Amino acid sequence: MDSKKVKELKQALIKELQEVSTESNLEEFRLQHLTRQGTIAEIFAGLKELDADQKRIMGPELNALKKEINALFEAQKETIFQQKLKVAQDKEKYFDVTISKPVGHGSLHPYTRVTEEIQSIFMSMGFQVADGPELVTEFFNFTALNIPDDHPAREESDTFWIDHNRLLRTQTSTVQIQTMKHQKPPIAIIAPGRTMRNEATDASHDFMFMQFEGLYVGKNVSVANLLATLKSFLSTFFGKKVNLRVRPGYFPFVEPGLEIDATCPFCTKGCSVCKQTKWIELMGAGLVHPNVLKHCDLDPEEYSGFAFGFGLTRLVMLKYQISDIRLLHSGTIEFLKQF
Ligand code: FA5
Repeated sequence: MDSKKVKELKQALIKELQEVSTESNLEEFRLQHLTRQGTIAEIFAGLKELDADQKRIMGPELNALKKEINALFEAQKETIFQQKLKVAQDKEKYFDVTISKPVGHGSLHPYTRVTEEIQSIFMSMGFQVADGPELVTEFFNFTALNIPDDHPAREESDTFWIDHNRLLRTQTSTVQIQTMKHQKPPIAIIAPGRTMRNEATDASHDFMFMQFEGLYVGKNVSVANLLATLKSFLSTFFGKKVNLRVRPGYFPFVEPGLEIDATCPFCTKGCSVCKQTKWIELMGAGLVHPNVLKHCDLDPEEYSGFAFGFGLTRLVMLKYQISDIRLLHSGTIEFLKQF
């Protein structure tokens, strides 16, 4: 053994170590060179065959070799570990679009589908979509809508009161007021939204359901304008020509007040949906009451308007032939999977 041989060995080990790229290659290197039976231990064993002078020279050289190779080994180990870590992190970070694995996917709730459809039909007629809070004061839900102080709808048995003045809106007609208070005519809005009533539930009644309000305010607005708008909307919505039937109805915020029925979109001779009558009851409507206009600081001599409100929930049930209203809020996957 001499310095030249040690130098050659060192260079060979460094070269080999630099080529190591996996954990298993690294382990092979360790077993082959760094253990008690490894190359470095073997060369140390050769020391005892040297005389004292040579030992004094070669001892420190071998120690330096051992130290350097161990240090390089540790450095290479760390590099390989960091590379492995990065690959794992990248795998988590990036979504592999080439993997074709069947995954479950959601769908739009029937409420969302019908709401979007209705909105798009009305928007094509020049209406804007308006929104309003679900927690309102007595003024917006009752007083401004011309509902008398002693009206039964104000009772606790019909309404969820939060305190003496605030309640969960019982109808989307509140948005009429919120809109007219902030916007001057001409106004053409629709307002889909959640409404709450303190009611016992059954297959067709829930304590929370969706309504859909419509309001048009301008000059010389008539019942003919209302009916033409609704006929056009319903025919597009049901995909076939629909005729309307008008009956008198009472809602304190419209005058005249009307109940509007449409020819059954599912039959011509009578079916289970229309209960063999060929008509379906759809909504309340009418011309905006002068008192409501006054509450919103609009002059009834100058402006007039029509309003309508229907159960969006009912429309969804009709469209998808849903037999029990409670399914809509049940969150049942089997039910939702159908849409
Ligand atoms: C109203 O709420 C009026 N705001 C509608 C209106 C607007 C009239 C503008 C005139 C002008 P009504 O209380 O009838 O009206 O409710 C309207 C619709 O909501 C009903 O036809 C029904 O489809 C639906 N509805 C009422 N109560 C429930 C309930 N508990 N569960 C499900 N749907 C309901």
